[in-house]
Amino acid sequence: IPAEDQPAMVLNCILDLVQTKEQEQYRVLVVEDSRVAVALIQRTLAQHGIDTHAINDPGKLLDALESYKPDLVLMDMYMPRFNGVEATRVLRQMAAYSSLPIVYLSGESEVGMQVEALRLGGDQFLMKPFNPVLLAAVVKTRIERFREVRRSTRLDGLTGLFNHTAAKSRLKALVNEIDDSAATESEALRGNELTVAMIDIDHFKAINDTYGHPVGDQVIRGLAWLLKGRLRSIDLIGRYGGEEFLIALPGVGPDKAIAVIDRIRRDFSGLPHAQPDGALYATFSAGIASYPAMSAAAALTEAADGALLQAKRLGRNRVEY
Ligand code: GH3
Ligand code: MG
Ligand code: MG
Ligand code: MG
Ligand code: MG
Repeated sequence: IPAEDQPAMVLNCILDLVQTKEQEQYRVLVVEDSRVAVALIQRTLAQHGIDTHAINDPGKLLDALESYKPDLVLMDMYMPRFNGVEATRVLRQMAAYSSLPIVYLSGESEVGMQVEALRLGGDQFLMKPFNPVLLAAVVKTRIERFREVRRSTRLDGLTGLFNHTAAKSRLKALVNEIDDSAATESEALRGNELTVAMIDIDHFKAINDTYGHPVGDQVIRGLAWLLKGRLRSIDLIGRYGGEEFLIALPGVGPDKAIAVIDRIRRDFSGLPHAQPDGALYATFSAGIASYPAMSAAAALTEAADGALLQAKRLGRNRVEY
């Protein structure tokens, strides 16, 4: 990355941080049968800027998890029609909730029972009556820790982009979003476009062989940096494989997408990458596919892959649709 571009890169990183910080609130689902306890918990957490939603009925648990999407569950142990420990045990068997932070808040004072509750899936045990400052601190630190772990499992270490698994699931989510909106709105299309690009650096093996692996890594990071700078925050950018990137542009049709990716292609080919004796230049090829022509995530990536192969066949450093 050229020295003069480094301040821009630092600025981008700062903007990323600011953006994610703004979006991050804390959402806690309170499962509790006592109205008095609910009021006390909600007031305490609200004072610490934590959003809450409370339920007292076991039948509402899964619905509440799905619609409210909490970052943590604060679970009472004993409720008239509801055993918090049993509910926790069930949640732990569901893939979607196997690692969701669950903290018990209960009057149960017998250590044997507390241990059993933890063994069946809770992360921590807090006693009633609770200390408000401790409760808020436990909630926030548990959520922060969980987010940190989730971030690191979704992101690629070299580039900070989504990794293969995360990129694929994000693409699926984008396609589902269009399907949902198309189902409710009658005048579909235009706003519901989605274009996918598969990008692969040309002759990358030769770069590695000539300049060494660390220089190859820098070329990958350089492309990641260019993509981050050029695409919008709503666009999906993933490191799909070693020197292969998956891009998804919501609301963008094929013509516009081809122009955008081709512009990045041209600029990448002019981007100098440092190597011990000076600079080296690299190129990439790209394949494009669009929704609704391809209406499933797998079909989109497959079609983009096919177009990428065509771009390679036709001589590389080009974009094919
Ligand atoms: P083509 O133009 O057809 O894409 O040729 P290519 O040489 O780019 O493609 P090929 O798939 O043969 O080589 C990709 C190479 O990328 C092989 C692999 O060793 C290397 N690679 C994969 N991941 C990394 C990485 O994280 N860092 C570096 N430096 N190299 C990597
Ligand atoms: Mg109770
Ligand atoms: Mg290859
Ligand atoms: Mg390649
Ligand atoms: Mg490749």
